[in-house]
Amino acid sequence: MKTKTYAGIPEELAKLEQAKIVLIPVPYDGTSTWQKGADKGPEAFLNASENMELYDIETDTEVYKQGVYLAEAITENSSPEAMVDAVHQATKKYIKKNKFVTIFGGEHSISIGTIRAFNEMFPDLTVLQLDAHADLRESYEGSTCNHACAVYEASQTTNLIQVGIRSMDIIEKTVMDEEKTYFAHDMAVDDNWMDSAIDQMTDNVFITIDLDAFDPSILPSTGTPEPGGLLWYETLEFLKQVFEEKNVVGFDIVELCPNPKEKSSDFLAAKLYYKMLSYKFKNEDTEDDYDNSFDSTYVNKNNSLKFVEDDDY
Ligand SMILES: [Mn+2]
Repeated sequence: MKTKTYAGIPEELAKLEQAKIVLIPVPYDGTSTWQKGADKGPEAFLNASENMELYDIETDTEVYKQGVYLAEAITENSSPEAMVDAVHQATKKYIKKNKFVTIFGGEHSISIGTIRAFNEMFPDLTVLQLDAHADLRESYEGSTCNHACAVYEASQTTNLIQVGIRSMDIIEKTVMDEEKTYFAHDMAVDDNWMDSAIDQMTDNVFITIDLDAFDPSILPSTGTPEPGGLLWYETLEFLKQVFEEKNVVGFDIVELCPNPKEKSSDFLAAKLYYKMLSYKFKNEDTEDDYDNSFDSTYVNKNNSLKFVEDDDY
């Protein structure tokens, strides 16, 4: 990857020790079924980020001054399971270093690893998923680590809230909690969906954004575009409210499938990432230490038996 620091920020703001924010790129595209190319997502996102202005008008902040450490990209791709495990371990490692951890994919299966890490480190976790697809299959094409299964585990082990859904298989209805699902066709005619979704969240929230949640008119460069998606300002309004009212513990953004002839999707992803950081840190002084409030004594008992523990870090 060509980029040395995130968004070309000065090196003293990009050192792990000082940085409050960690960004882990995961250029993985092992199981996608239709258009390939999500493995190129992190590089396109980083290139667009370098060409973005770093003052955020809305919050009147320059969040990059909190420090952003660009971690080594996770390139494990010997199997979907090995990739998920590598993502899980790296995410956990940086949470334990008391950082605000963010991950850029790659296809959505990487989130199995990110969610597993956050769920182990933070009690009563809500997973807020913005996505066109339900991604609730228990396994797909012989693997439980397929992108079609991205939030199956989350549906069993966390408080999962799904927003923007407009495509699914009928079998996923057996897993889906429709009370906590915000279908795009309902959102289009319901002014209350944001408040209702936020009311269902616990305090600790991890956000996973599949970029196909957005309408293809503003984000065409994704593996499986679906009409009828979220628009820019409504999404920001919702996210801003979540950041204000909840303790957002981290987030990932996935499924950018860049097209060299269409750069606006890359820029949307870059700007979305930066907006989310701006909302998270808008009241934090750059001099203050960050406390991601993970509880080192906390062991998620629901998960501890199911997943392989690795506390080498
Ligand atoms: Mn998805």
